[in-house]
Amino acid sequence: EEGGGGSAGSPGPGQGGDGWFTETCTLWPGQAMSLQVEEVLYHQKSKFQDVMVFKSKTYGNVLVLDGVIQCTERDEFSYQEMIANLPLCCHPCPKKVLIIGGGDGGVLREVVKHPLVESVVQCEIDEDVINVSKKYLPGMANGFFSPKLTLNVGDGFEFMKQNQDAFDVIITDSSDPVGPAESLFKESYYQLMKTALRDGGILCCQGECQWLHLELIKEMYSFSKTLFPVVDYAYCTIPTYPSGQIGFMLCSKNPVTNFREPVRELPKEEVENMKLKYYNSDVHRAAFVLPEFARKVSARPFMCSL
Ligand code: SPD
Repeated sequence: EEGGGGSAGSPGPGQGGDGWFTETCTLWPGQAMSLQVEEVLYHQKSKFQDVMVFKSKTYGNVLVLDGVIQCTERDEFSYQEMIANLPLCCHPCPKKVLIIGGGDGGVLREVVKHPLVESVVQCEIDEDVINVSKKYLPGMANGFFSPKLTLNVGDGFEFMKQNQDAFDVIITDSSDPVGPAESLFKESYYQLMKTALRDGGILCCQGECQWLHLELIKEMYSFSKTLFPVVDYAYCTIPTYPSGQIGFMLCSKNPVTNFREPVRELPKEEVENMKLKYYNSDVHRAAFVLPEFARKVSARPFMCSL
């Protein structure tokens, strides 16, 4: 079996028809996350993937793609706020932003809140994910109604090939590197993002989990260092992602970027105005402090800025 094998509502791999969704995947062998299902709200195959939304007993509505949990209404804010604000608060003037993926709209919701962001292009290949999110995850999808947005339903690779030297910040909100999203974890993709960024541009990509994917993180870190003068890695906690956390790979074309110190410190009032529930400037700094097993994975200090 390739990739995710979770299911709900009918018997399937890891699911015995007992009213629980169980997320199994080749990327986290021997472990699984389960959520109790109240009702399957949507389950169809799109042109690209299996798309399901179910109402859970304790985590609100849950979006599942190819058997893997993408977001739940209860805890989505930690990932979406961090993948958006880590890069935005490290760029002195993030006027033009590109989001690749992110069809549920949660990252977009966070990006358009930033006062210096003037325009956002989002490339999501699967229109069904956008439509299903508008219907069942309205708290995330409200970013799709922002006047700052130009939505491009299509392939991010193709878009970036045609839009070089165009963006201050690029955020890749992808699913896991198995199946359609695998190419988004490769050097050629990072090279393409580099050319789509303006001088001084910053990127932030979904960077998987220290507990499960150290080898992949190490590989991404190594090739990123051949492309960018500054590379770093941060993470957040989130109960419904495998092993309870997920990371972010950050790269900057500006050699003086220090990802660990936000250039834009958010006062308490602004955190409240932006309705942030996870991100603040102290959490930003703390997110780069890695446990010893991850920090020492490479011979040199694992994740350091030059
Ligand atoms: N293991 C699941 C990782 C999913 C990351 N992307 C989630 C999309 C939320 N906007």
